[in-house]
Amino acid sequence: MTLHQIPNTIKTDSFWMPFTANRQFKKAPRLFSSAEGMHYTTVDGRKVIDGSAGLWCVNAGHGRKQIAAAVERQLMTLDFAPSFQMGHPLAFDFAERLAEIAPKGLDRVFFTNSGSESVDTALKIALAYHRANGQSSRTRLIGRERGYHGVGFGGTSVGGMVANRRAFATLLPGVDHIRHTHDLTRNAFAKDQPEHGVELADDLERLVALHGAETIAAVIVEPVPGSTAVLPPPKGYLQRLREICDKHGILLIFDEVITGFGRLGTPFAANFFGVTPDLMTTAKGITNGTIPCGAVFASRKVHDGMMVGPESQMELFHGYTYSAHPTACAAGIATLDIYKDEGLLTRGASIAEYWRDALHSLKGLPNVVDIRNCGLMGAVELAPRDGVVGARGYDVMVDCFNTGLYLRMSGDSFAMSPPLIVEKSHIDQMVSILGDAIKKVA
Ligand code: PXG
Ligand code: PLP
Repeated sequence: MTLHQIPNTIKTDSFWMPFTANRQFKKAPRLFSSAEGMHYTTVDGRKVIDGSAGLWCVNAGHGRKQIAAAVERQLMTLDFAPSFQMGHPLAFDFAERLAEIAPKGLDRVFFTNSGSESVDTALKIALAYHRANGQSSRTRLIGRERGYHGVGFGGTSVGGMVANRRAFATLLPGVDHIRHTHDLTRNAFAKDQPEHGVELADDLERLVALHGAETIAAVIVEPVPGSTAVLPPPKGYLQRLREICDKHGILLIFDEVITGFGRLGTPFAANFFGVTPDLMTTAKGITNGTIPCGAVFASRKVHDGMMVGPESQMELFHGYTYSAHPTACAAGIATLDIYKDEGLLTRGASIAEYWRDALHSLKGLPNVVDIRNCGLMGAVELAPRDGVVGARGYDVMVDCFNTGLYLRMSGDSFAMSPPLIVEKSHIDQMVSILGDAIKKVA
């Protein structure tokens, strides 16, 4: 069914592709060769609108010359510098710039290279923090069903997408999960935050009763789960989770790898929901998807709680060769400049309503069982075909690609998160292509 021709000079055997049905893909590869603004161009020269900001990361749109120039300059000046017991000025500048836009109180920044690394870093900080504060019995980590926290062993363990865990045996011990909030019976086609489900936060009380608060280090949730196709939290849910964590001395970690950097029309989801976690993980949009980079934001309480013991001793035995890589810092600072100059961290707020109404106009098409939105995140969920999860979704995704729209699928749901430079005309085009594909493939 593909229209797509790839040059026969491209050999596809060696690249073992991540999160891809390799054998299926290689029979009919979908390849991008360039990108500019809101669009990709395929190897056969077709323009495809980017409905997912790459993988939720190209928030300022593609081909930003300012970032490329900053990276080139940096490579020619200081290509690499260690951040273990040494440093370079850009790392400190970048951290200060991030602290300026961080939710109030979350202004201590630990650099990583990806969301997965940010998650594992935050989990380790939570454990080390309690230990440094005389509470070394707090070793349990709590995630949530349907959560995605990357692919490290820590993130896989607290994650709750079943397929991502199944092949990997026992994972970390001492991990448990609260229930997810996806509720088609009560909340289908809810706009923005659903009305029902605040009580699901009380599931944390169940785990406290089961395990004892004194054994729990941290709870990690995505403020709006992205990979399971955009599940906005029920009204009041995150506030209640914060209260329960406070009551029991449990650290709250927001995984903002997707929701960070303007996705909801505020700099971070913590701003959007008015709930501040103790630790916040980020990546993706931090460099507009250009150079791998991530950052964990820590509260003063957590950070200062770790700055104990003799000054000659390392406070945290953790870090990556490429933590605060000079090119990542250069790309990140240039990205923050663009976000600031173009108002992109709040631009989503002015277009979210249009986005919401456009998506919800697909209600009533064949097999559409739910539509969800929050800020500039959105999802359309289809019923599975003949009980085979993902088959209908895959066909719709391929049809969209062939007719000019790139979007992410998760099972039979489509998640969309356009670059934050998106215009109304782009939204119209995305929704029209997706609607046609749903009708055609149904
Ligand atoms: N936490 C969250 C909340 C994420 O969404 C990660 C951690 C891991 O980040 P890295 O940089 O290690 O991939 C993510 C990543 C999709 C999709 O379309 C989502 C992600 C990555 C790729 C695809 O669902 N999220
Ligand atoms: N494996 C080996 C053998 C290493 O020497 C190192 C780092 O020095 C790593 C893994 C970790 O690599 P990174 O710091 O890039 O995460």
